[in-house]
Amino acid sequence: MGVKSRSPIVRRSTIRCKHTCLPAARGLQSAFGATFRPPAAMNAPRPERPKAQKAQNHRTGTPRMARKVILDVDPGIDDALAVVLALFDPELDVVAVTATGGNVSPQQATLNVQTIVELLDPPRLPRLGAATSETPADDGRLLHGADGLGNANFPVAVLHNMHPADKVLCDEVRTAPEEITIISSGPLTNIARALQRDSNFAATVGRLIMVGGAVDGPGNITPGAEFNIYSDPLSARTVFRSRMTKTLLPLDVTGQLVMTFDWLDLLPSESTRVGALLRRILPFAFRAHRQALGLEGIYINDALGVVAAAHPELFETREMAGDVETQGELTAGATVFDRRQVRQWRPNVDVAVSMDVAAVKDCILRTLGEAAKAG
Ligand SMILES: [Ca+2]
Repeated sequence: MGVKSRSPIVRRSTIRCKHTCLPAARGLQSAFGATFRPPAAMNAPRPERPKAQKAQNHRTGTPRMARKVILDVDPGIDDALAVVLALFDPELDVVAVTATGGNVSPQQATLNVQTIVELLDPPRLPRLGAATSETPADDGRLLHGADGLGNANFPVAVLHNMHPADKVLCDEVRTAPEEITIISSGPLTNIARALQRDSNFAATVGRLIMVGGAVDGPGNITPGAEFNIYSDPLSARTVFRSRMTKTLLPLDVTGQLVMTFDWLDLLPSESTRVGALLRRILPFAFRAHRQALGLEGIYINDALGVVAAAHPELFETREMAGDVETQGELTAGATVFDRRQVRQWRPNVDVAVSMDVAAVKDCILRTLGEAAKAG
């Protein structure tokens, strides 16, 4: 039986989507934005950030504050797409991008974060955080290439003064309590470390959006587990059990959107920085998905975490009680939800159960168009 018919707690559609430019947006109301507060920053030197980045309300034309976000990523081709979208979506103000091991080693992930941000050269540079965790048990090089970015082997000068990711997370959240949304699109190692580093972290994060896990469908790295959770199940359990306000974007939902070959014609041209990056790395992903999965297209799960932060109305969520299996011989890294008739676990996570696929695609392409305007 599907999730929808079992839980009494469903946030139903009651509002019109504010993005009237999205023909398919039907106004799904979401729990993502429930605790978002209007925003009000890097330890390492970076250009001065304007007091408030303003986004435009598409319906009223009224300027409003952009939402502060931190991306915690393990690039990864779809992580790279996520960073692109976040840096150029006017709804978001990216205060930091932190690296974690996962698809690639911590060292490579750190290099990739730096590479992506340098190649894109956004108007305001986010603070960067280095991955310090050990290499996970598995990796995603089959789908992402030996360097995580489609074997593009972009040249980059290694920075030696980057702070550890968990320190950057704690610093930024302390600077803007309850205002920052963290988008995690890799193993949850850094988030668990931040919880251990600062006892106030859980209470001061605005919301954590986790791309990972599965509710009703199969895993993608083992029959029962999704890659991000499987890579560091102990950290995932720590995060699930924390009091942090959080949302899970599981495979059940992210798997609904496949980037097909025709998207390539819609990407910004190679003469733009974003076009040059994406057109260099995406073809590898298309080849790898076809060879490894028999799929004529690619999953862009991580990018959806950014869309969920910027446009929560495009997702429907349900409050659930979830945990992570850490020891199962066949099920380590599986996400487990208490859906018994009489639930005994306390609800602790808002889980995405559906999204407006067409509107999400439209959002992604529109944001890529915005990125292309930056040259
Ligand atoms: Ca990822």
